[in-house]
Amino acid sequence: MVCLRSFLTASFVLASATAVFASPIARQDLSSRDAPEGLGKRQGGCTTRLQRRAWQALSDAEKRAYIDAELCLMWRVPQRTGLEAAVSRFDDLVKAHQLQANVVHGDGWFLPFHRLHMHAHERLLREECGYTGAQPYWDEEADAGAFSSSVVFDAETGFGGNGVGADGCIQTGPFANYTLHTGPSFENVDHCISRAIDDDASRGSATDAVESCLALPDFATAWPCMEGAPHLGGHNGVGGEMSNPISSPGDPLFYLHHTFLDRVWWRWQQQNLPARLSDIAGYTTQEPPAGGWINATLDDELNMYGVIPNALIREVMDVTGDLLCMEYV
Ligand SMILES: *[C@@H]1O[C@H](CO)[C@@H](O)[C@H](O)[C@H]1NC(C)=O
Ligand SMILES: *[C@@H]1O[C@H](CO)[C@@H](O)[C@H](O)[C@H]1NC(C)=O
Ligand SMILES: [Cu+2]
Repeated sequence: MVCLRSFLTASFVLASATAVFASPIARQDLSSRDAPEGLGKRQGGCTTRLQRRAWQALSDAEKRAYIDAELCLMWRVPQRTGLEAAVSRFDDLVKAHQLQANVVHGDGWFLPFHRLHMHAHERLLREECGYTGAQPYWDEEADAGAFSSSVVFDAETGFGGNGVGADGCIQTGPFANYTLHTGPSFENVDHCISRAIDDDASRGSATDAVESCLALPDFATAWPCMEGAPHLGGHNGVGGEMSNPISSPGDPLFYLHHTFLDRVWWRWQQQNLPARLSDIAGYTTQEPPAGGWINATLDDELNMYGVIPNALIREVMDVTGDLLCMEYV
């Protein structure tokens, strides 16, 4: 077990520059297309929006249904991507994040990619594991500064408790003793789900931090704010696998956390619709490419590595649109 402590710093967004990762499809390939209609488009349009609610507001039966579907992705559905080291369908989702961690953090693709990644998770739960609900979010504002007493860590109705011992493996709850085949970091080594809850670090998810991001006037200033305190609060407040910027989707809490963050983005967008349905900014990479920086655009393609179809950024800008078809309640 490698020591992940070094990831618990504010450098979360700076994934190892030496790591090998696959590049997403180049923007140039897209510019030759006529008016992209949408890659991820699904039949039928959006008729009934999925209602994404806070984990804390779910009934025990609803929590059970979600956890059971997650266990199904982990244990019952084999991988379908053929990606190296992926065994379960759950691994597929981890791989789609791990393989491009240096591309989808620290730039304009951060929020759009993670919005699509949350959708992919929600979709697999529903389409492959019989889940009938929506992806819940963790209301981290309610638990900021006191993650250790959050109901999300309940061993009976939640995700199990803190890590124990030198390797920090979780030992209670439905995911105790689960073996991850991908990660930690860019490696593919069998290991447990680890946690190291840090109440101080969890203050990053507090309401004052969220509201300071919500107050910003444009996406160019809002996305780095959101990737900062609210994003880091959830990752480093849980610690262990969650504090690893590359393989953090190995802890199922990742999906509740990034759905919380996605809701922050949507709350920001809702303050000025429709202008913010097309407000995108930031670069497409963390480091300047040989030809110079490239600005992110609505026509950029988000790579899902075959887990679900790729989608354009424009397809994830509106959570109530045909692709995502959901709302936060
Ligand atoms: C996890 O493994 C340990 C050691 O084998 C065992 O004592 C414990 O009961 C297991 N926990 C669960 C929830 O399966
Ligand atoms: C990239 O975006 C910045 C900020 O909006 C702008 O000043 C710059 O001209 C853009 N660069 C290109 C190549 O479009
Ligand atoms: Cu991420």
